[in-house]
Amino acid sequence: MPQDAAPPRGAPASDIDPFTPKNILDPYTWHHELRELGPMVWLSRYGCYFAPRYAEAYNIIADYQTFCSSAGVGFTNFNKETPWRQPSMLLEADPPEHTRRRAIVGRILSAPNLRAFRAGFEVEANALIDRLLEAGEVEAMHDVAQAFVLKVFPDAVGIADGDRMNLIKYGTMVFNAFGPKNAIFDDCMKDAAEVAPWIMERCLHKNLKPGKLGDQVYQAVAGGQITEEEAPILVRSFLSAGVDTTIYAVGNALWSFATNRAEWAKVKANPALVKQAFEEVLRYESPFQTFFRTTTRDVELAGVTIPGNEKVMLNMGSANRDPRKWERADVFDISRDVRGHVGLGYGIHACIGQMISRLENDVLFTELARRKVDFEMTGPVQHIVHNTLRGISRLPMRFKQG
Ligand code: OVM
Repeated sequence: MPQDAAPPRGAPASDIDPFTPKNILDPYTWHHELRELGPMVWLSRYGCYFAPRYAEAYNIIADYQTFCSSAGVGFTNFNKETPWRQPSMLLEADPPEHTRRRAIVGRILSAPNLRAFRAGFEVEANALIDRLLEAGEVEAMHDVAQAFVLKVFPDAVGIADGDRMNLIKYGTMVFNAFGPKNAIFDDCMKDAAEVAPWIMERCLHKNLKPGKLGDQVYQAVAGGQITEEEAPILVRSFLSAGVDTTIYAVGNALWSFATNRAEWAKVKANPALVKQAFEEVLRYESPFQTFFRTTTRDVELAGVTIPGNEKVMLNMGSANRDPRKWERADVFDISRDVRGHVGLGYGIHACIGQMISRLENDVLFTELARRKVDFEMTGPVQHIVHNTLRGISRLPMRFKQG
């Protein structure tokens, strides 16, 4: 650490590279180091600022006028470089355009509008649990998290069966593209020419099942609330943001419980705890870790002056384990007061799909708990090497009737 050199632009500098495979696989060590270094850190390898602590991350997210999203929420600054795909009309947009679209999509993804899906999700969860108990040993990412989410979520959007692995391939591109253009990015982009057009085809009205969530976006076009051009790109947001995130959340939940057996015992004894336990999973192993904002003007934050049109990096995993905010931050404790975690963001860009993601998790884990199912690791866990998401690639487990 070049502490003797003058800290660039008033912030302490670090040459830590958050995007090496080693640091991706063990994020919590460098999160800790950078939180201790200061409230705003200059990442010298990338030439951008990082706010590793909870308080600054919270303030940055709250101030969407100064820290905007329309220049992209990845490392790429859309003011300087062309994005790899047409920007999202929700995620990569600012008010006022964002506000109008968000209101429409928010209504479609609201809890009351999703209630009708619960019974169907329960049928799928129970069929899956039957299979798991019969199989005994499984690879839980493929056989539980993917199996469940790739069934219920695309069904809810109204996507036809078949080739659904393309949804995961696409999500992998979208989320890795928020990071620097490294080998991880290059590797997953190999599929782009094939998968990106497949996704756009699935977003067309004629390919969406009537009455489901995707079709409801087109109903809003008929109602004059959004334009014909916006509709497929808004449906694309469902497919970009809703698959990998929820799959990794389910995986992170299974792993957190399997390695903290007393916490699963509490849930099994009282399935009503599933909801708050899921919030603790989002804090403890936040699936969406790293993202960026772009300054719209010179701004002072925590004594550091950041010029306009600069990228500021945030990490929800780091904010969610900041000991300044959380007692025993590195402990998975479903009984804690987890309010204020930023695993789903916060403010005008807070996860718009959180109600359906919660519903998926709630149904799956409530059925597991209600049926007194136990699960344990049967081999070592393997995490994904990913620029943005914290998730698991291999989760060998045994399921049994508890
Ligand atoms: C989108 C989108 C894509 C990825 C993530 C996300 C977390 C949104 O296309 O709108 O939100």
